[in-house]
Amino acid sequence: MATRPASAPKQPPPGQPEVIFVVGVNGVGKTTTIAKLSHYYLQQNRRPLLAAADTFRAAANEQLEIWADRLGVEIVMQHPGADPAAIIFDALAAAKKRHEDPVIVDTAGRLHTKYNLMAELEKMCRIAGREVPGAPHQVLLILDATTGQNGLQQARQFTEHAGTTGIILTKLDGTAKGGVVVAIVRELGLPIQFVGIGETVEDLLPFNPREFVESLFET
Ligand SMILES: Nc1nc2c(ncn2[C@@H]2O[C@H](COP(=O)(O)OP(=O)(O)OP(=O)(O)O)[C@@H](O)[C@H]2O)c(=O)[nH]1
Ligand SMILES: [Mg+2]
Repeated sequence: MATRPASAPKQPPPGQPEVIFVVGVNGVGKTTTIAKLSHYYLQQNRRPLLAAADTFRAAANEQLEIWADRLGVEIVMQHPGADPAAIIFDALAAAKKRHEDPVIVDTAGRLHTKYNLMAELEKMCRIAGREVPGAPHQVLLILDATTGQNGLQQARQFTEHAGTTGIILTKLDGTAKGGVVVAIVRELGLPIQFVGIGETVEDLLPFNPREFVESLFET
């Protein structure tokens, strides 16, 4: 199987929103990480808009809406079961009109082995690219630090179908060390952008390679 090499992040054209997709398997921390990223961008005086494109899991809209209210950011959603590509279309139209940037897209958890779900993700990428040139400009793969070698398969498949540009490693506050990212960086050249160390919006840290490697050898 040929694996597409990791894509580099792209820049939106001047005046257009940066579009960031957040992807990964079920329960890894995508939605929580979106809240953390929103907080991070707000601190940089940017105005994130959240696209609730997880229309699959019950209560996914409500979960993202609670974060959006708490953070005071806009959210675009539709009814459960709606086509996620339609939400992306709406969210990008709203962001362009209101000059919100970046647009952060919450996607449903999906197993990297389910062909139809990965095809759906490809369609979402295509629609985004039709609305804003170069979109999605970043595709962040969320990986749970407790994941073992399967994380490498996840990274390969999400890169193949959605052009992953970076990784956020979550749940590093637990006992797991996330050593699988070493193999991912080696094979796919994907940068690790942040690590998640808890459940609040402040629990997102820039990745520090030295500290990470040292922690791998701690007993
Ligand atoms: N301890 C800890 N818990 C986390 C971290 N990130 C997320 N969580 C928790 O992990 C659980 C799942 O988080 P979600 O953000 O709902 O995960 P998701 O990937 O959006 O899940 P689905 O949408 O169902 O696929 C929640 O209880 C979060 O609070 C982290 O860095 N550390
Ligand atoms: Mg979620």
